[in-house]
Amino acid sequence: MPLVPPYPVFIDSKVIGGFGRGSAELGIPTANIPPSDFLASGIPYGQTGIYFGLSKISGVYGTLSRQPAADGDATKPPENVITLTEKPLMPEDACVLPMVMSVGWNPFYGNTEPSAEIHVVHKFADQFYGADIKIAVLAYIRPESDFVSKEALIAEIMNDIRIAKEKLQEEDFKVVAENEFFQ
Ligand code: RBF
Ligand code: MG
Repeated sequence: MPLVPPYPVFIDSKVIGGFGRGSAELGIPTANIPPSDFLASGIPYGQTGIYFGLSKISGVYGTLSRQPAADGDATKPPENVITLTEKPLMPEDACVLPMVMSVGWNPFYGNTEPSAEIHVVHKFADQFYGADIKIAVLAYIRPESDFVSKEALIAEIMNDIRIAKEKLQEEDFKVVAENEFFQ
């Protein structure tokens, strides 16, 4: 299967705080990015759903905390605040790696705000809030769906990962790792 325009779509972003469920609840950690960076990427109609591609996380990162709304309005929920430390990523974590990405409303959780999150297929030493993340989106896999159970959602994500790994064996997709975007 060749790369079909507009892919590869390159997104240069930063890791922000998510819903705190990925690692804790599903055992599938995701690096969240601002959904606006996805919308600005040129993917047609900002289509929600599941994609695969490549990503590289680099730079320095920090810790995430929940703090009262910056405008002092106590009726608003606490906000995610990232405090950057000077911790750089380990070289073995800061390379181009396979990824699956989920964009949309997480029907299984009924989110009221859209999210864009990337699961990098790699065992990382840490979580990387505030780090730089570069993404090459290579193809669409499927729309988001609702599931009867958490286990069914996890099984579907595992299948997405299997598809991504399989597709990334193909030369057309694999060579994108050499693109100057990742240098
Ligand atoms: N959430 C859904 O509600 N429906 C989905 O079909 C769905 N597919 C996903 C596929 C992948 C590859 C990933 C990484 C996440 C997916 N999620 C989906 C989002 C999942 O619910 C979310 O990552 C966690 O709730 C943490 O925010
Ligand atoms: Mg996340």
